Parts: sequence; structure tokens; C-alpha cells
Amino acid sequence: MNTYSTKNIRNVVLLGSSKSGKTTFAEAVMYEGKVIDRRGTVEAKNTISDNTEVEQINQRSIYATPLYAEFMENKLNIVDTPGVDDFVGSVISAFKVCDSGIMLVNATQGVEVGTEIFGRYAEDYKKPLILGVNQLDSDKANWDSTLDSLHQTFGNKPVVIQFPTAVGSGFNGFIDILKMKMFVFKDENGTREEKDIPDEFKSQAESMKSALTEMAAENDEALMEKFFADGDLSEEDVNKGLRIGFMKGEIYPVFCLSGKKDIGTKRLMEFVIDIAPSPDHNPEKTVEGKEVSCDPNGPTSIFFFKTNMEQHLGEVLYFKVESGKLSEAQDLINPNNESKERISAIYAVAGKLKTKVSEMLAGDIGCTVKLKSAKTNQTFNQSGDDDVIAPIVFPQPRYRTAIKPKEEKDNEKLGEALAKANAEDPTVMVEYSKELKQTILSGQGELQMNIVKWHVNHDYNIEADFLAPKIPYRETITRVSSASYRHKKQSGGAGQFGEVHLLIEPIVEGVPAGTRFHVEGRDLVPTIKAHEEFQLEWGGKWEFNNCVVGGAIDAGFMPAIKKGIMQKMEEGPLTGSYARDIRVYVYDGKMHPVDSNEISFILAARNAFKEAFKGAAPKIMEPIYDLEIMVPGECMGDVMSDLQNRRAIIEGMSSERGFQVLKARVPLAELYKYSTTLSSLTSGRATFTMKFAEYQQVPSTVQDQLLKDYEAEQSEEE
Ligand SMILES: Nc1nc2c(ncn2[C@@H]2O[C@H](COP(=O)(O)OP(=O)(O)OP(=O)(O)O)[C@@H](O)[C@H]2O)c(=O)[nH]1
Ligand SMILES: [Mg+2]
Repeated sequence: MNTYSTKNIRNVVLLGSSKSGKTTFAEAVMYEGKVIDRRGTVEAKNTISDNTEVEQINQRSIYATPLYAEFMENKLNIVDTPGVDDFVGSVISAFKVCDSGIMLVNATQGVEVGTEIFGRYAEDYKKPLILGVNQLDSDKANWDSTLDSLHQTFGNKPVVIQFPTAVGSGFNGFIDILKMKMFVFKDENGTREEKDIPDEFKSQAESMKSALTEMAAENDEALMEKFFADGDLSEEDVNKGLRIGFMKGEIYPVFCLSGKKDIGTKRLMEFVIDIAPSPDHNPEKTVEGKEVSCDPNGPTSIFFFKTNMEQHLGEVLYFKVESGKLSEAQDLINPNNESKERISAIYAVAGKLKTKVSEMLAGDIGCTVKLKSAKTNQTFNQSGDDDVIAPIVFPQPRYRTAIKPKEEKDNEKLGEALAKANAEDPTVMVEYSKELKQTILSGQGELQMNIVKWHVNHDYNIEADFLAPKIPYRETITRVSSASYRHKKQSGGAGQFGEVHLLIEPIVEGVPAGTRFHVEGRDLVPTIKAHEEFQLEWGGKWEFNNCVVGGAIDAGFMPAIKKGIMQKMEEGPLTGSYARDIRVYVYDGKMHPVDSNEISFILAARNAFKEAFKGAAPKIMEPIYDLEIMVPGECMGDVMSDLQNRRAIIEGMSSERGFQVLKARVPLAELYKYSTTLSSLTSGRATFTMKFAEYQQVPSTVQDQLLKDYEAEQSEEE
């Protein structure tokens, strides 16, 4: 294979809702690029893109798959992505290394939620977008309504470059407004004929052409002048103006396609080579915000955007050359650990096909193997250069589950399998929660979790179960309370003696600490001799006040008293959850000249704290999440009534490009498998994000149930 110069590379992410036909279209691109001489199908499980066993079983893309085609003396790298937003992490990684996108829209459906979601990402990342109206050969295809939905979603950005002469089984070509020609396809292998536009379509084509020309002219002053002088522009000039609008993200050119019948593929590829930006238009930034120029003569720098375990190859790392030239056997430095690593082999990638090359220039995408320390999101540099490319930012999880091996002995191996799942898809997060005593797996959705489980079982031979994840409740108090406790033990030898009197009050933001209390039948105005505040690692805080006067307890025992209280805070008296937001005053106590020691005061403080806690109207607190749900208008009623059953508080509603956006606060306890329910309520047309907001007290009915559950659990364990 040739070495392609930066200017002759196009990196394009292939986007679209689930089943819009991305993988099938990618197959046609590979065919037109002569990478393959026969096209596979998703059904026959032999496409070049969906080449992993798990993708073939599920008949859908799960990973971002880079593919290339050598075409018109350029290298076209396209990255096929999954359409289900459980795998949005792959889409985000693909965006990172691509400079423009092709969004496929299924002409039988029009805009779907995936179109909307990935369209938003394209806008956020400022990547120009081409819209391919696909599956026009399908009986249910509808060009007009698909176009309407595109305008509803993207406003006046979609600009028709081609329109079909017929849709459904008769779809065999289209009128191309840029070329002012009709393209007719004679077979299902992309063989095309360019013809004059027939009379019946002439006036439509001409009026569209003049609108397009004017729109192209509007993007550039010189073009505008030319347009006014001549009343027309050459194809080259229209391309130029179109390109300016396209690059600014103001024009989304619309194309006609049938990926399955290879209609329109090649024409779209030509357009991409003509119009889409080469990688030097889109320089990366370092973590410090410095621009890294995509210059083949600069220092070598490569960024890893994907990791995958592959048969026969082991761990494969996919990279983009961000700057300079990468050569076979080149030594690079991993700035994270200053270690040197040799890039032993470089491959150009077309899914499972890997072609060994000797070098790659800035902007190109490839993969390598046998690296010791490389991970997704790392940068490797030529020695002397320590630029670190800003990492890919992955979304917050919105699905939680606990996972447990059927057999205890598999615990360690399960950890290994889950670490691999995280390496391959960084939106899969794994945490062993000491507090909940569960391995919590979180990510984007149930389907994604099932894929993790499949890998655990298939690759590691571990049988594992998903369990409902426990909720990290917190405990706190709502009123002042006091207690005293004497710990005394005399059993021959040295005895133990410690007595602690303490008072606790809730810490409430904005409410000052109390100054006068009523305890043990008298008024107490604490004289604070020492005050300390502690932020708790599980959220919230606690304060400790030593108010002991007259030497009742030696200051030397205060650390033991704090320790005792802290032990009880770690295991809340109500349900064993962590306690928080409590202010403690130790105001009296007793010592014994011989028997008092550390352990005595730890135990006295623990018990006094526990007693006081029980009398302080304790409450259980639960984590509350902010949800933002994007729903098609007609499903709004169902989504709302479901939310009401989840103790949700609706905070706002707005409409955005044909969808309703609902904001709500919902307790985590009510969100188990929410994404699955939402999907079934809306036939997969809604999506949402969730973010931790705060801890709030649970309603009393919920508290009663939790106390009962805890009691039952305790007696079971006894
Ligand atoms: N009629 C028709 N069917 C198509 C076309 N393209 C794809 N399909 C069918 O649509 C289904 C989905 O195709 P894929 O290529 O897997 O779609 P995808 O967008 O890659 O789907 P995900 O990877 O799941 O997001 C398959 O059954 C294809 O055969 C097309 O142009 N015309
Ligand atoms: Mg696919």
C-alpha cells in the first residue's frame, strides 16, 4: 500500500440509528474501494466490519470498526459505529479521530432518536455532517417524509444534492443536482450510467440547482460577486461555496442511497474526497489546550483511541497519527510512565483485514500489536516531545447492576474479565464497593451489560449472575439528643474503665451550631475547648467538640473517643449504612487513675454515640439523581406516568428539535433497569442521561420498609 500524505486522507465516522444500514453501506464502500471483491451481509454474518463473534450473534455492530478504501488516489478511512446508544462510547471514540461524518437515515423510518443523539454529538464536536438517506430500495421507503423529518430535526441545514427518481423496489437511481445528471444503476453492484436529466425532472432539477447555487454563493463574497455578474456558477465554484458552508456545520448535504444494492455509494465517496476536510483541518489539542498541528514533518505523536483483544493477534491498539511520521520499528515514549516502546508493526485496517505497512503520516489511522503499557486515551511520542493529547471524555453511567460469579473461586478471574471489558469499552465501569459488599458494574444499558456477561462467560468460562445493586444509603439525625455510657470491666488483672457523656445535633447547611442545650435535667452551655471538622469520604461531614471541663477526661483520651464515634459512623445504627452530617459535643465523663485506657474510651464513645443516635430521630438518606430524558412527543404521557411511580419530581420540560426534553429528580432506588423500561415504553425512541445530585431523606414509608428489610437480613445472618 502507498503511504498517503495528510492532504490525501479523509477520516469519516459512519453514524446513524440502529439498523439504518451503516455496516451494509461500509461493505459497499470496501467493495467500491476494491478492498473486497464480494460484499457480505449482516444476515450471513460475513461483513468485514461486524467481524467479531459477539457482533455476529447479535447481528448488530457493537464496536467502532475502522475500515479503509483506497479511492481516487486518496485513503478514505471510515469508522463504522454501533447505532444503539448503549455503545455510545464507541461512537465518541470514533468522533475523536474523524474530521467529518456520514449520518445514514433509514428512509422507512425518517429521523430516529439515534439520528438526533449522534447529530447532537456532531454539533458539539463541530464535525461537518453529510446525510445519506438510505434503504430507498425498501418498499416502505418514503423520500418526502424522511426529508421533512430531517428539516424538523436539523432546521434549514439539510440541503438536497440528490433526489430519487423512484423509491421502493423501483429505486434504481437519482438526479444529482451538483452534476446536473441522472445516475442510473443497472445491477446491484454499483454499475452506473450517467444520463441527461429526463424532461419530467428537468424543471424540478433546475430550480433546485439555482437554489443550491445561490446558497453556495452566499458563503463567500467573491462567489457572490461572480454569481451576480454571470447569474450562475461553475460546478467547481458551487463545490467551493458548498464546502465553506459544510465545513462551518451550516450545510448538511443530503444524498440518496441503497447500501444493500450499492446504489449511490461511489458518488458519495467521490463527494467526500472532493469536499470533506483532510485531518490537518482539525488539529488536536493537548491536555493543556495547546494545538498539535497535524503536520507530517512535525515530531511523531500517536493517540490510542481503541483497544481490542483479537484472535491470533492478542491485544490490538488502534491509533491515529496526530503529528509527524510513524515508521515500523520506531521507538516511542509513553509519557505516563516514561517507558520506551517499540512500534514493531503498523497495520492499515479494514475491519478484520489488516495490511502491514512500513509507515503512516500525520492524520492516518491504523493499529499495532504487542505493546506493553499502552491503553486507550494515551499518547505516545517521539523522545523529547511530551505533549499529551486531551483524552476522550466518556459519558456518565446510567445503568447499574451487581455481578457475582456462581462459584466463589471465580472471583479473581471475574475481576480480570471485567478489567478487560473496561479496557475495550471505557463506558463499562467496575467497582468493588466495600460499603455494599458487591461488585457494581455500571454503564450505558442492559444490552451493553449482557454483552459484558457474554464475554465473561465465553472468554473466561465464568458463570456469573446479575443481581439488583444495593443502594448506598446514608444515615443522619434530625434532632438533638444526648447519652452517656460507662464501660467498665474488672476481671482480675488490669481492668477497663471509661465514661463518656455526649450530645449530638444535626449539621444542616445554613443553620448555625446550637449554643444552649437541655441535658440530664439541666441547661448546658458548652465551653468548646477544641473543635475539629472532618469531611467524610462517603459524602457529608462530622464535627467534634471537646467541651470537657475540670479534667473529667484527660485530653489524651480524645483520639480514642473520636475513633469510637467514627467506627459507629461507618456502620450506621439504623441499617448499617454510613452516617453523616452530625455534630458531636463531648461534655463530661469519668476516668479511673489505673484502669482507663484507649480501648475503654473507644467502647464508651461508640456506645454513647449509638444511644444518642437512636434518640435523635434518625433518618435514612438516599441518593437522588438528575435525569434528562429525550422523548418523542407522542410517548410523553407514558414516560411521565411511569416517572410518577418512581417518586420522581418533574423539574422542567422543553421541546428541542422535534423531541421533548424532560428534566426530573429521581431516587437511585427507583432507577434499577430504567433504561430498559424507557426503551420499551417508547419502542427504543427515547434516551436519557443521569447524574448524581444529592442525598435526601427517604419518605417514612420507605424508611419503615428499609428498617424491616435490615432486621430480616440481620436475623438471617445470625
Ligand atoms: N432494503 C434495504 N435493507 C438494508 C439496507 N441496508 C441495510 N439493510 C438491512 O437493514 C438491516 C440492518 O443493516 P445493518 O447494516 O446491520 O445496519 P447498521 O446501521 O449497521 O445497524 P447497527 O450496527 O445495529 O446499528 C439488515 O437487515 C440489512 O440487510 C438497504 O440499503 N436496503
Ligand atoms: Mg452496524
